[in-house]
Amino acid sequence: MTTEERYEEARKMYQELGVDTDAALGTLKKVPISMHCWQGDDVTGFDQEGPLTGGIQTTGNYPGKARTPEELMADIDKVLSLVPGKHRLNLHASYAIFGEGEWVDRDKIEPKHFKKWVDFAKERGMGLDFNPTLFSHRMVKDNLTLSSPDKNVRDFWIAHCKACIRISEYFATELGTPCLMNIWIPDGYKDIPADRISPRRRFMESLDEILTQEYDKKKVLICLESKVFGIGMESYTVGSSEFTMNYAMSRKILPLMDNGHYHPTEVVSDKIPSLLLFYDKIALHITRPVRWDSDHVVLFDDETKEIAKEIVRNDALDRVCFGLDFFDASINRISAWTVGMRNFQKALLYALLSPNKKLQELQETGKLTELMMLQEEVKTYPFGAVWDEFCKMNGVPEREEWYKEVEKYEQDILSKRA
Ligand code: RNT
Ligand code: ZN
Repeated sequence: MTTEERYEEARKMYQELGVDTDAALGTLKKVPISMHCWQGDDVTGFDQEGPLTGGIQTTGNYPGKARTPEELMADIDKVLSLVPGKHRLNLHASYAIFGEGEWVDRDKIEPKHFKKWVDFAKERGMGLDFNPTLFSHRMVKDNLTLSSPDKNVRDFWIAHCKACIRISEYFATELGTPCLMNIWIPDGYKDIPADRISPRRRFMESLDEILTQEYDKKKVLICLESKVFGIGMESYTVGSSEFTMNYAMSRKILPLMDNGHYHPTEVVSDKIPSLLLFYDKIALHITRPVRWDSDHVVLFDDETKEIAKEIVRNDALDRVCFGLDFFDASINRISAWTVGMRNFQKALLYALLSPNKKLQELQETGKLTELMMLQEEVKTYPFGAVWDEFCKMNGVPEREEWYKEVEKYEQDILSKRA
């Protein structure tokens, strides 16, 4: 059977369930996912030579990591050719591209240091998102940045974040689409702190100072990412969930939830509807924590599906900024990226193909037996046939076909990188 024939069968089956597969495909096509640039080079960046710090870690040393902006861009292009739809690119400040012999520190970066990325995005009709980089740098003192007791340290990072707002606005202006700028700090303590409030107060004041930077709120969406712990910061993090939610709400910025940043039995899927009641827009880092905030590649697993469902069934696709955040250095990086991107799209499609109205009705009318039955039956509907059609209509390889391209790319390009 051809893809069309299989899709036609699937279409009819879903139709009987009251689900319009054509509409689902049309909706999915319009959802951009912000692809994180940092899967391509293990979060190394181009502005310094030190190790990855901040309590995050990549493990593995699979050959072929991108070493230059050109290599990273080529790798991103390869991934985008294997992922259906049109997406965005998420950059960190550490991916500044300096001219020959040029270098400035992070407090002095300017739009021009990102011009090559803007050109790259323009040529591909993509939007850019941005992140100040408050790790992997000598001005991170005792694991502290914006909450440091040392004013010089705080001032350096305040200047960095303000510079990043200006760069984000430049992205938005050049590309004609708002730029999401996410602030995440690693700050915390390995052991029981004697004072939990002072670092948080300083973080609050530093953020307030950053927000005095003038910017167009239609162009730059600033968000704040929380965290529960980091490596070497197991006992306390300054930017906890409560801090972040309350700060974001009171200052009218966006909260960002990374699903690797909660206690092991907490789920982001359950938090999404609560946030949707109180915020116009929220942001996500979709990742996969395995026992800790390990940033494994996103799979088509239960929680990823549940996250997508909470957004789709609440009609909130345009109120959520989707970004991926994982870094696996133990496998082919192009494949890691592609699997993660395709999987989150699958999760969205899976949610779009769920008879959401009907299920909701069953709950509201107390028909909980039937609700369980139907939720389970829907799981074995021919989802794959609809996904294949989506790949086909977007001109990317269907099913595992894309992997051949990765193997070829590894042979021709990645294996030649020393
Ligand atoms: C760290 C946060 C943060 C980073 C990226 C590189 O735990 O998740 O989002 O992963 O900024
Ligand atoms: Zn994150």
